[in-house]
Amino acid sequence: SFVHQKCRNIDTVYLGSNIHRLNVPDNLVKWSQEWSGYNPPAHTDPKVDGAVWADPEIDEKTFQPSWNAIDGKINRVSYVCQYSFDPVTLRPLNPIGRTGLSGRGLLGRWGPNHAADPIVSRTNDNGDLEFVAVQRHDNGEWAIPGGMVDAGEHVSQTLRREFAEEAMHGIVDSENLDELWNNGKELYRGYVDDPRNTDNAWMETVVFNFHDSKGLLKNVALQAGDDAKALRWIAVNSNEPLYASHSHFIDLLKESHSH
Ligand code: RP5
Ligand code: MG
Ligand code: MG
Repeated sequence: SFVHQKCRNIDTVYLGSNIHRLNVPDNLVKWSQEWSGYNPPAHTDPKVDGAVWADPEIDEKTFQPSWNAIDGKINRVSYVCQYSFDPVTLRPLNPIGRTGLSGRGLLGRWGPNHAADPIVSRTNDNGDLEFVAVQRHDNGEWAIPGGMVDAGEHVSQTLRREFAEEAMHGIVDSENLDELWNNGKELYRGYVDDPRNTDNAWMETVVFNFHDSKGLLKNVALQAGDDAKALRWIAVNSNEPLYASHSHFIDLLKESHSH
């Protein structure tokens, strides 16, 4: 079964900190594997601490979230499973298992942090399937131009908004692309092996493919914006390394276009 890798990386510090994860061997990832002395470093980024877009500390009296449920405008449901809780700290537990770091790191929500990933694709003049990728500001890796679902936002809005922000330089998307956005196909819904994940906070996403079979994007200026510093089309067969588990999503894209 699937074990996360990128959120167990001990070769570099956790992004934006000088903290190293505790090494978690493959066979001890699952919480069901006994590890009595497991005591990873704790880290919540100062940017998250007290931020309006983030949850408060878990033991704050006023914080009464509905776990494993739609909690007002916040989706606290995991696409993976009903998550459980650390019996001592009462923090949600990463459904894949240990990451060697507790707390929230750079993530705002305890438990699932929901994102959406728009894969905008086309077949180029050489007949190659390619997709729009952006280079992330935070760690320089190439990625699908996805982002977090805002409180109360519908995933279909997030997909469109994030693509406009990161790949159209924030230009409010014109009606030109309505046909593209209205014909998306869901490829994936679930956990993301994101390097920011911790034992108590993790990324989940919905991945949609918007394939431009009519050349609608020929009339649109694609340009990196927001938290993207560069943009280019990447051929699915180039096997370029991508951020988090985005390579897996591109494999699903290939599969969906192969028949
Ligand atoms: C990944 O992080 C998701 O797949 C999505 O692409 C991205 C969302 O986070 P930000 O781009 O907003 O940092 O886990
Ligand atoms: Mg964004
Ligand atoms: Mg983003």
